[in-house]
Amino acid sequence: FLKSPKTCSVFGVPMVYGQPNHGTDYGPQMLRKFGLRGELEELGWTVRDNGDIAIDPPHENDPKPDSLLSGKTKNCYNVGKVCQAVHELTFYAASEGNFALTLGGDHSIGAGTVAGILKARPNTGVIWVDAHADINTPELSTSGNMHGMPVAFLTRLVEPTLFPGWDWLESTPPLHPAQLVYIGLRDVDPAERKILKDLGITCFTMQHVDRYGIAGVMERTFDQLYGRPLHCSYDIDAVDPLHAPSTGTAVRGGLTFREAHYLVEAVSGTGQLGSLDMVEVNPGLGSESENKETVEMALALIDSAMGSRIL
Ligand code: EXY
Ligand code: MN
Ligand code: MN
Ligand code: MN
Repeated sequence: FLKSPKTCSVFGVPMVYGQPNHGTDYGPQMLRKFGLRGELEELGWTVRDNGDIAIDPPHENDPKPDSLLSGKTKNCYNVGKVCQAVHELTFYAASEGNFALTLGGDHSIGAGTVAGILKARPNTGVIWVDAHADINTPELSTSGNMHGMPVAFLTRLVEPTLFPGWDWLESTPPLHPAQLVYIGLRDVDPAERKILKDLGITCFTMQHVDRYGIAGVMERTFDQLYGRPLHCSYDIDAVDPLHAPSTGTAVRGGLTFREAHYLVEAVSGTGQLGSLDMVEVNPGLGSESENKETVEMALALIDSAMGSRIL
């Protein structure tokens, strides 16, 4: 499904409104500054960098969601509109036979990247790499932060038309639970735990990584998603904060440096990876050396996903 010569469309989405911290908007420019294009070209990709998309700040006149259902969804309209724009970009890139690489920004944009990919490649399997499940519904979320909700929108636990800014989502195929695998979970809200169980979604938590090893987890992941084009939505907070400290919702006990890399090496090794998100890198948090370590880690993971190998 990828055309030759292999071409990578890059989209920067400097999104901050899905969570409370400043700084995730610096993710895309830092990844570029540390050498993204050169590394992709070295790996044989033709790179089409589309720059950063424009993001309108939330406005007091934005339509507000129905207060009973969704009143606490922070920046609902703004996040919805950004995701709409993002879904158009990944849809277009995928329709052209390009690899779609999206640089966040916070993880709320995953609703847009995945929706666009599903529109172009409906049987895509999604590997959601994250310390968190990001499957809170607006009603059940205790924070109201939309970076904790994208999977609920994608799986239609949420009715798009009830949320201002989200009606476009109806024109995209829903993500079926069988198309989704989580890896790296270790901070799941009680309401999310029930949803994951009720929907029967495959979750490889950090406990499964301990039990099967990362290679065993990846084998099981590919057994389930066999034959599908793959999308990997990589939240940098899946990685242990020792190696990726500059992120807004760090949780200890995460993927080691090698586990984090092996995961994407294995995904890339299937030859089925067609799109990737790298999100939640926040150069506004932590010391300068922590920022550098986090950005370098994110960049190294992108490299591995795009074909870089030790030998
Ligand atoms: N489950 C919590 C919430 O909904 O607020 C924390 C979500 C953090 C989401 C980060 C990006 O992965
Ligand atoms: Mn996330
Ligand atoms: Mn996370
Ligand atoms: Mn380290």
